[in-house]
Amino acid sequence: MKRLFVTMAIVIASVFATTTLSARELNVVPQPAYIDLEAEGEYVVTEKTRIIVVDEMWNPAQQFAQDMMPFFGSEKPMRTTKHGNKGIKVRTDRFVPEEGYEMTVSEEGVLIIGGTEKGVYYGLQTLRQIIVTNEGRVPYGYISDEPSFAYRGAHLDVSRHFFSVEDVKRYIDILAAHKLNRLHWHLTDDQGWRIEIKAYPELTELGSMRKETLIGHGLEPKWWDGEPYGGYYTQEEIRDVVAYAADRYITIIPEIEMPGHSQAALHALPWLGCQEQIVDVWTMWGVTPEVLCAGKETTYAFLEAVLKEVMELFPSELIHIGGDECPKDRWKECPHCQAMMQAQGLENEEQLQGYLVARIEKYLLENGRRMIGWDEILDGGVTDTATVMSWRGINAGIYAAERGNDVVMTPMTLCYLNFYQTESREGEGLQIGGHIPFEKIYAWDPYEGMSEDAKKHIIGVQCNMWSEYLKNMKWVELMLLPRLGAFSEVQWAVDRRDETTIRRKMESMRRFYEAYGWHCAPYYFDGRK
Ligand code: TNX
Repeated sequence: MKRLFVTMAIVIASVFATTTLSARELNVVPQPAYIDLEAEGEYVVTEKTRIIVVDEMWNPAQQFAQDMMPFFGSEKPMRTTKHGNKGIKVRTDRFVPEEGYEMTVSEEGVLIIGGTEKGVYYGLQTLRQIIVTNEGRVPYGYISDEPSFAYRGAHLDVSRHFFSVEDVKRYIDILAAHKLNRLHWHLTDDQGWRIEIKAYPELTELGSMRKETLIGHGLEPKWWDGEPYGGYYTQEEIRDVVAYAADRYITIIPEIEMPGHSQAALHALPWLGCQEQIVDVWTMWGVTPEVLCAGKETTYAFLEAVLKEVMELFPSELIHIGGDECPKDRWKECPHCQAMMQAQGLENEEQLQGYLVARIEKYLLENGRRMIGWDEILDGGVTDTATVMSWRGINAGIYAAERGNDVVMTPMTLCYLNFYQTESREGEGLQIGGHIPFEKIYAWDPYEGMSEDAKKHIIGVQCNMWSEYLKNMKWVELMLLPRLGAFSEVQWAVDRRDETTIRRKMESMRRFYEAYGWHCAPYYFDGRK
């Protein structure tokens, strides 16, 4: 046993020896804008190092102190104090960009000046990576940094599989460490309604449970597991998660799907459908013809009542209304829908969807919020105030940006983290399909094919985690890491990417993931794509 420890110690020591920073090397993901490491020497941070808080920057300091506990293996967080000279000092300065920071390291310690609390927080994230991957030794020098995009998002589907509050918090921790600032929380879909709505308790009482789940890519009946499956968040839990994210400078954008991807709601409240027939919470993946009726006033009253509660729970200015993949079969046969089309002078069912989306957007605007939706919201004629998520490719995003809408780029062929990471798929379990290796994301130019004017409307980039085949958080993490490293480079450092250093930086990042016990897929590191 003793021999094993000695061997392990040698192995660990040699790992650290090979990863010691040379004078000009700093392994930070995503890449800071400017690094100067000319000065010789390093400042060593220990659990005894004090965090000196100026300008009331208590929250970022305390978050950092908490985040360092697993690294130090300590019972108590590092001390945060108002007074002191040597240590990690944090403050703000209005000449630094809002989310940016400047970090100076000298024999006095570390000084982080953020534009706002957010900048201080991101500076501390950079510092955390350096400490954790370099045994607490922070090289003397100067870093100044700021993000490329204002919107740096990741999405999480909790309908197809449900993730506990603890799981979602873990996901948030991982996003925060990569300097992301938006979580798009996909809370409702055909296979389960996951958010408590007080006005309609049936939504969760009935709509959060499905009879069973598909096991394989499922065309044969024997491929269902026969196990009832469900779960939802109470409003109290939602508030808790929203606050947890806000403490880490992440805004949660809730998504309530409409008028398609709503079969779980139709199961709970059949009067929402055109034919009002009883349907199950769906036990297939894909696109169902059962959608909300767009002709009846009761549907609009329902959607407004749901959104009213959603707005009370989520302070986010943007509210996601889905809008994707809504077959129009039922509407074509529905007297209510046809009457509504006539009354509104609409020529076809696409325009009826446009009418529904515009009406919902108006309701959000009246309540001081703005609408975001998948790119199908363009099909029925979108207003200028909507934000568009370009997922079916890049063209919808280009089109929307050219006409002046805000756009988040999230094309399926690059941003779907539920897709396989390697060509051979070996060891990757059963996933939905597709192929997106780390390198493909890292090389992506989200501005491809855009005019200078259009580029100004690209507010950001998002990766999506659809959970049809992701049964637990371990699998979510394996799909997320290390690819989120590549994403964060596109989101935070789009103009700073460097093929010659990314591998070395990710090796370092891998040790960072290990230090926090986050599951990271091996393929990229094994040279498999
Ligand atoms: C498309 S992206 C969907 C989702 C699926 C996903 C599977 C989008 C707006 N709709 O409903 O889960 O593909 O990859």
